[in-house]
Order: sequence, then structure tokens, then C-alpha cells
Amino acid sequence: MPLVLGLDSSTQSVSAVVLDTDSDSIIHEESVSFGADLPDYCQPSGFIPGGENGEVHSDPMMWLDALELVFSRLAQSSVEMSDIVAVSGSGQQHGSVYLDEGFIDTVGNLDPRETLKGQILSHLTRQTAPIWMDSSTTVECGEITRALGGDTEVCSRSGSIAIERFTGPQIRRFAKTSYDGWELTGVVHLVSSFMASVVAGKSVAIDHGDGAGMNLLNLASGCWDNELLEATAPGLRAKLPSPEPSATVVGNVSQFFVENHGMDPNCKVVLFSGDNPCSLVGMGASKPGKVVISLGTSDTLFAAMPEPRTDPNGFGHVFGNPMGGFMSLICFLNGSLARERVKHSLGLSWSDFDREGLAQTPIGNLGRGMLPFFGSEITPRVTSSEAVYFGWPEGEREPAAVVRALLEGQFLNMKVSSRWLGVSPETIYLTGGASKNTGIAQTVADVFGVPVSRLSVPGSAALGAAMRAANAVCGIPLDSLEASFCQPDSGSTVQPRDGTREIYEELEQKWVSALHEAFPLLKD
Ligand code: XUL
Repeated sequence: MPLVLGLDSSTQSVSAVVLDTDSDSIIHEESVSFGADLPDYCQPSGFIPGGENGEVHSDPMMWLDALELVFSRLAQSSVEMSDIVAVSGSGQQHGSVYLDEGFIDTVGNLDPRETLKGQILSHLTRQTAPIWMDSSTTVECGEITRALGGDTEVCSRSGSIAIERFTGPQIRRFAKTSYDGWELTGVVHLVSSFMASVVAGKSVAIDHGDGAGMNLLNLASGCWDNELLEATAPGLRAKLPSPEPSATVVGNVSQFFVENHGMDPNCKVVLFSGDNPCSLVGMGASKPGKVVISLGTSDTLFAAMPEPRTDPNGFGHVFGNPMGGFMSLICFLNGSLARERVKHSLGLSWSDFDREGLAQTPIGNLGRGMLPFFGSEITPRVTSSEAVYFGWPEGEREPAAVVRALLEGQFLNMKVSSRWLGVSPETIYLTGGASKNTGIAQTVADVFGVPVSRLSVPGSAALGAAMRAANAVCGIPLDSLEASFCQPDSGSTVQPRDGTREIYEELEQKWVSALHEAFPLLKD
């Protein structure tokens, strides 16, 4: 009974999914939440609260504790650990871990009697890891852009203009502000390659999917780009693992997990990738034709691309598709944290979002709308600390209408910001926590005017990682993995309702006008 394991090291948790490749079924899911399971780290949403100047950092040791806990829980479950033949994983994108040269030796000889944290902590040359929510590097983005000669040049090489949360600008800021720390750094890992290194017991490569989120990878050659490296930090090439195809099998699982958790010493490890590239696979969308919206801590919209096409406004990105070729991605920072904020401030439960919010209000909200930016947004790039309301009668802000305005505002933003892709989806595939809410799925269908389909598995990133492992190690074709694991949940497809098209065409125009009025510096 060959099993494969997919891990997902996300912003708020580390989770695992185990697939049985004989019976084509998901036999187990496990998750460790940083807030609920590791409260001592005081990072309830997965990052250190109170960062200044746009800094959002996380403790990489918390990720390692969670990894051990997930393996312990798996070993205590009904999963026969020694039947796992392959493992791969997914990581929140862009985050970076800074380690000294000694890490390479230590990770290659992990002592099963000690904790991972106990062995790796002393190798950190930067105690915390900047993650994708960090926006502290505007100056560095400008410096890299100027060195290369402009946005167009950076974008045509790396698939994105220089972006604050991307790893290159983050590395530059560290190298500038902590000269000693940078000198001591022997290797910079992404979250995905750091976690993969620990699982494989060797410092592994960075895959093309996640590597493209660094402003350092030359998309055309698949190699680090000399000019981008030079514009980023001195001596960077020697500190970066090599970029490799996502399907690379890096070796066997570390002895640490064999002795402590009963893994088979011959279990193979496949390079980990970013969460969005893995979700593309897990949603059955790695061949061009499907558009996926993932509702998570950040909301993302992504699709496989036959040819790399870049966003003229610079908000969208091109990453490597782990199954070959490219994918586009647009990230919206005000995702579930904005939904949670509205829910909390109005004292609602999730089901109230349906019952009290959407069901009690007319589609289009009688022209009352919201620019749903409760904190700075990256698509479009605006600095904001409060949502902007438009079209509301003075003094009226009843909770039900605010819920609708939030959701309609989020999905109108996605619709407007994804036009550059030039793709008219026939169906939108919805994933992530909030996708379970039928009212939310209905709103996506109405705003985009196409059916919305949902898969039965909530964790598409972990599932995609497991499918990648099954494909690379067991040779199971992608088509058959998709047929087994990526089927829409029966009866969960939501159709757009009659008459909604005209209502949203009108609301979209008002939404765009309100955006330009509130943020006049935005380009059209
Ligand atoms: C993508 C992005 C986020 C993170 C979330 O560019 O920044 O979606 O990957 O984990």
C-alpha cells in the first residue's frame, strides 16, 4: 500500500495530507496551528505582532516545532509511516531564513535524540524570518529597479517588478542594515527549501516555482540572474542554493524522521515548492485553462500559462509551474484577515455572513460599495488603514450591507485586477477556508458571471505537494492523479444568478471611479 505525504508550511499552520496511491484516496489529514497548538510563541496569526515600518517576521523555530508535532501526530494516527514512499511539500512564498555555513553540516547529521530547534537555532544568522506580509523594503525595491534600468527590465527578467515582499529586496535590506549578520550568513533558504532541507537531511535546492518569487530568477534561463544578484547584495550567488526543476528528487528522508517517527529510510523527498504553485497542482489546474481563486490569509488568483505574460501595472506575477511552464499569480493582502476583521467588528459568526449578511441584502447592494483595504494592499498598491465606503446614505452602515460591500469589493477588485491575464474563464475553481461558505461562492459566481466549482479537499497546497511527490517518485501520470483527487465536490457548483451581470457591470464602474478618487496616484 504505497502512501505519499504532502506537507504545507503556511502562514498560520503546518499541515499534512496522506494519499494512498492504490485506492486513490486521501487517508489522513493533520494540522498544527501556531496560535492554538504553539501558544508559547505568542504568534497567534503566525507572525510576530507589532512589527514596525512594515516589518512582518516569523520565528522559523516555530515552524520546526510544528513540523515535529505534525510528524508525531501522524505517527500516532492510523497512518503506517513506513508505507510512505515519497514526500514533498509547500511553503508560504517569499519568506526567507538566514543560516550560517555550519547549518549544512548540522542538517546533514541531525541527532534524533535532540529537537530540530535545539540543533538548528544556533545556526540562524538572523533570528527571525521576514515573510510575505512584510512591506518594509520600498527603498530597496527602488534601488534594485534603478540598478537594472527600470521596472520593465526587472519584470521581463524575473516575471515581476521589484516587490516589497519578494525575497531579493528583503535580502538587500538585511545585507544593508546588518552587515555582520550578512557576512556570517552562509545560506539563504526560502520557507519551502528550508523545510525541505530539514525533511531531507541536506541543504537542498530552491525549486523554479517558488524561486520565481524572489526577483532573482531569470525566467527564460531558469538560472539566477547575474545583474539581479549584483543589484541585490554582495556575495549573494555563493549564499543561494541552486535553482532546480520542482520535480527534482533530492534523496531520502532524514534519519531523524526514520528513528523518531517510523519513516522508511528509502522514502524519497521531492523538492518543496511555494503554496500557490502547489495549489495550482492540487486544484487540478496545472494545465492551462482553469482559473483558481484561493481564499486564505491572503487571497490569490492564479492560472497556468503556456507563455509567460507580465502585468503592465506590475501587480501580477509570473512563477514557475511545478508541472512545467509558467503560472500567473495575483495576490490580495486584504483576504481573510479583512473578512475576520469585519466579522469581529460587527459581532457576527461565519454563518451570519450568509444568514445575516448576504441573504438580507440585494445583489449589488443598491450601489453601496467598499474599497476593502483595511491595511495597505498590494493589488492595487495602496497605503490605507481603513476601508473606503462609497454610495452610502449619510449615517447608514447596517452590518448586513457592510458584509456584502466587503465581499463584492474583494471580488470586484479580483475581476478588475486580473484583466491583464487575457483569460475569460468558463468556470472559476474556488479553494481555501472561506470557499466552504456557499454565500461567498455565490458572490464570486455573480461578480464574475461564471459558475464556481469547489473541490472536496480544503488544503489544496498540501494535496498538490502530495500529487507532485506521487508523480515524481511513483511515476503516476498527472491526468490520473487529477481524476482521483481533483474532482469537484458533487453538488457544490454554484451558478451565477440571472440579472447579476448588468448589476455588477454598473457597480464595477462605480468601484473603479471610487478607487481612483480615493487613490489618485494609481495608474489606470
Ligand atoms: C503570493 C503571496 C502569498 C503567500 C501566502 O505572492 O505572497 O499568497 O504565498 O502564503
